[in-house]
Amino acid sequence: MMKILMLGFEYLPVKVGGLAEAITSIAETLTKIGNEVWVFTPSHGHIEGEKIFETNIVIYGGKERIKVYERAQNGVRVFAFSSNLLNNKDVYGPGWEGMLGKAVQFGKASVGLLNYLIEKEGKPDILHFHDWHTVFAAALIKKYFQLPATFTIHRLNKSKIPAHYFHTAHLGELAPYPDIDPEYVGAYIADVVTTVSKSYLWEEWDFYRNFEGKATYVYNGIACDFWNEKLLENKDLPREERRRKILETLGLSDGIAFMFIGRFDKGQKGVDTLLKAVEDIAENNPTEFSKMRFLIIGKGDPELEKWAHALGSRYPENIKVITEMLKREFTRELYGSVDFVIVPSYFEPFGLVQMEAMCLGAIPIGSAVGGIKDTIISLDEDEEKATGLLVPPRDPNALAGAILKMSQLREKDPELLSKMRKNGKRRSKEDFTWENACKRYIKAYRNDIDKAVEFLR
Ligand code: NHF
Repeated sequence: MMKILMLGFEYLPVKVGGLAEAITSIAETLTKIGNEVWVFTPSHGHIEGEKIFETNIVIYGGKERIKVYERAQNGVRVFAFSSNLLNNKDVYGPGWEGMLGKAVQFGKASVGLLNYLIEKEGKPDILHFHDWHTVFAAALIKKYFQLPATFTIHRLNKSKIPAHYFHTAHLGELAPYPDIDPEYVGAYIADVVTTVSKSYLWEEWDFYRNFEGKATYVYNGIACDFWNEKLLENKDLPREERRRKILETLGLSDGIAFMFIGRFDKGQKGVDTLLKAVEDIAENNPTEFSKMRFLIIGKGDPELEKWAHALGSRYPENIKVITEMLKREFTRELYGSVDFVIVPSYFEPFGLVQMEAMCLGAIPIGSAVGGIKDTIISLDEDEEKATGLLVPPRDPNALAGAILKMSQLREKDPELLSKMRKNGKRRSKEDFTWENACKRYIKAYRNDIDKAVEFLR
């Protein structure tokens, strides 16, 4: 049994992206397998539970009052920090300075709360902090309490912070230059540094090489209890029938269904690669295209939204674009009905979409990067165990080729596809569980874990 102190800027129900899901699952699973977990997180306006602690922190020569509310959430003790700024609902704001102010306040107040908890209940065995926004808190906890620390990077941000924030945070010793990269600081003060897939670790070796000897990976898991076929509304209907029905609800006739779901951005998710690939198929393979249905779901960059909508209006019988947030339950119905899910990311530390797809029997076609590459077993590598198809990133031609290939297989070899669906379900349920992840985190906490070694590659 270990007593683990976890720091995260997001914790469910406060959620911006996959980070909240990951931290919450890690904390809850660690609890389930017999550990005690305390989570420190800014309230971001979500105040729940009992006020257990109050302190002033000195900041910019003035004083700021911080209150801490404790709640029990699925066995985890969650401590939410509140002040005028920490209560702001914009998780990564308000603005760049507001966000940094939150990070500094959260850091200083963490020391106060830990002083209080240590006095009452003793010291945690381990500090586990996630992503760079918790670096002030982690560095201060390391400075005052010397806990062994694991730093998990869910996605490198590569930003720089003016040194004065570190001085304000009482961490001047970590800021010898005018601009400081907080991810370096986190990795420097930690004993073990992890990221969420092996491929992502090596793709970002330029960063991790600076911490060789500490750096390793711990794969995420996937919550198959939610992403589960048994919970589908039409679970008793054959998959084909579910597909026909859901396409109809969306105003499309039946066809071979491909889905993209994700943020429309220009830097990561690759929706532009997909739109180009679809244009290419529509122009050059009209007969094949007429059998295909594309559901393109997500929002973000206005230019990309406009492009997707324009394509949708050009081919209204084949393409449905939805630029709004869908309920998780409806997304589950979609995964459980479509034939293929396309994940064209430029990079992906782990990636949830291909996992959710595999849980629900949709076959992923994904970029051969990061966690996508590590979780999908590609048809062209191992036909027996295949769970999907990998394609090079940023390559619309290759993606168009993969879409055509899969749609032809759908007609010619439906048995192979059913085997792939089965393989995918097994892979997501057995190989990527949160329990596996947490067993490996425990090893990281004890520094009893294999490391990435450049000269052994
Ligand atoms: O799944 C949770 C998530 C990852 O690939 C994802 C990402 C951010 O970019 O670990 O963190």
